[in-house]
Amino acid sequence: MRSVPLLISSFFLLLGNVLADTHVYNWTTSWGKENPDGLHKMDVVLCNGEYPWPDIRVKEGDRVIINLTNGLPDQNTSLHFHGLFQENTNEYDGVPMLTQCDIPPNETMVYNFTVPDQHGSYWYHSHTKGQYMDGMRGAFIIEDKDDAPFDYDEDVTLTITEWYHSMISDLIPEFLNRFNPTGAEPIPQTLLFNNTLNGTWNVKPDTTYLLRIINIGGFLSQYVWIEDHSFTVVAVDGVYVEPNETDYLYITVAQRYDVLVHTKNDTSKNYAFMQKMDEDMLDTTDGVIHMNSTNAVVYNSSAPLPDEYYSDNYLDDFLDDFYLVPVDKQELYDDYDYQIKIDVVMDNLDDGINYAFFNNITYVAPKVPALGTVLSSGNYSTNELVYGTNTNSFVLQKDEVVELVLNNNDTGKHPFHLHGHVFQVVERGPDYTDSEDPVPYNESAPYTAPEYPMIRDTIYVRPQSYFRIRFKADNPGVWYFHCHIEWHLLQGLAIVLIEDPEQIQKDQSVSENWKDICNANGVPYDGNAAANTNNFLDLTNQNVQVKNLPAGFTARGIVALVFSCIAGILGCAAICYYGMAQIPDMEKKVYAELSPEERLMLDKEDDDDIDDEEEASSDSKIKKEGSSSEKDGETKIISRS
Ligand code: CU1
Ligand code: CU1
Ligand code: CU1
Ligand code: CU1
Repeated sequence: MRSVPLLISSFFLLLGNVLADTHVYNWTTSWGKENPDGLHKMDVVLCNGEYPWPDIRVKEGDRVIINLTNGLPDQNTSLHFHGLFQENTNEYDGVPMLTQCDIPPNETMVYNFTVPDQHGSYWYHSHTKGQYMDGMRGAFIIEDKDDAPFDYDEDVTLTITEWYHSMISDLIPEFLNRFNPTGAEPIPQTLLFNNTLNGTWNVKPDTTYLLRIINIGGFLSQYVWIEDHSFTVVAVDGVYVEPNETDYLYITVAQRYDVLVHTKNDTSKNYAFMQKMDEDMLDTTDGVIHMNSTNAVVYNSSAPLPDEYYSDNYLDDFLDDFYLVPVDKQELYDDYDYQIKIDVVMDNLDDGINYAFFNNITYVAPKVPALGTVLSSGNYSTNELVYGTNTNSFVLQKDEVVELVLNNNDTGKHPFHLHGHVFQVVERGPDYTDSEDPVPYNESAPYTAPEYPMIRDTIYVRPQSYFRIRFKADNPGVWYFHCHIEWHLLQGLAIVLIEDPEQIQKDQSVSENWKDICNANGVPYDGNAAANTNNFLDLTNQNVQVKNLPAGFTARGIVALVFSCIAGILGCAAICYYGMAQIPDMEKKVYAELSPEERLMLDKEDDDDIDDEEEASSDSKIKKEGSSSEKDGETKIISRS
């Protein structure tokens, strides 16, 4: 007989399933001309012929089904749901060559998953080659099934991003190019505010708004602030935090800040809502049209729109997210079971292109999606080797606490994102821009970690500095960890975490449609990283990075140098040889070729010159005599000194 508690829990489970909704989206991508900032019309990625892409809004526990058809004739596509854990649905995490194959033109991939216990502000975007910066992205809001730990009247979503006046597919070949050896990122032109320049936000007086600010950009962090209003931060990256009031926010790409904004009682005036690019991330400001962008909080549509509300205080006064405390007060994992140390370096390879490296490896996609390797490799799935030596893959054990130490040897800031998890931020070093050398994490330096560390899914590291994050490996799957600056991801700044592969094999599989996508793309989904299904430890013909730039002279260089030297010596010898040739012989030779009349004339001239010769200087004598023979020349010249 079933126990009463079991019956009650079954009832609530059933009730939950009945109350959960299923949301079906049929989306087709295409190219179309749009002019988001009103300054430049260009091709962007449309959703069902429209722009911008729609926001998704679901409740915790709902099912989401997206039938994504790739209508782009010239590009593959994919869809990632940023921040969603995809528990037991790793196949829908949307990362080409890790959790799926790229969707080729005219193919439809079905993404089908539930959002069991997550709530807050997320977003979705293509994970194919910077494509989302061409517009393929939107907000993904999950309403809490319980009451939020704060009160508000209205819920508003605000996306912000930098905007380029060029298609990303045109910028990539210029960026990854030996004529851009420093890896200078393309410069964006403007900033968008809900997909428009100089946007407006119509508000009611004396109202508390829950404003979900999502940086859906691919490059620049932004400072945001509102004239005469403050923000109360209540959640970051879907994690509720204790309320924290600030005037200035600093939001990297992919981060989300849920803030409360209480409007004024007075409707006589409208206020500036400012966005500013983090100028430090730009190699040059040439090409930027709007570094600052002024939007409007509109209380009164007949009152004038606000002037720019410039400030410099954002540089010092923005909220440091490190000190936020999650509402659920999860204690710091007091130690780790497995530590991964990764060092960021940007450098050139033999093709002259600037790449990004973690521990001297720039990520190169495997020939088989890593999830396919997990599912086809049997007992070898726990052996890191099968995922390839150029994918930077790390196998994690079930439920171990992982500490990831990241040292940034680069002079730029980088926002790093982990798929499939949120993580505790144990430590983040200060800005070491002014230090001659990067300052790595020092395990023996005294340090007191926060008792309740901040938790999120995207965190920036400061220039030449470091951070440490911890999470529990309790979500079996193949998870990407990478810089969310799309330019840097294209340069290879990523590692792969293969979390509890044996459990993936037990609990997860891939759909027939998933396999069809690989087949349509001509990509194998069984085998190791080299697509070898016979011997999983044989990686012959796996994809690897370009050769290193030689440390000194190459063999070719040395041969070229030797031949240059020989040519130089021969050249000098030739000059010496001809320079010291016996001129009298030449004279005789010339004399022999003269006609009898010419000889007569010459003999006569010589007779006339005899007197002059007798008066000639010793120098000219030496010259003449010296010319008589090579040996004499040497002797005579020596005798001069
Ligand atoms: Cu993500
Ligand atoms: Cu993302
Ligand atoms: Cu980066
Ligand atoms: Cu990602």
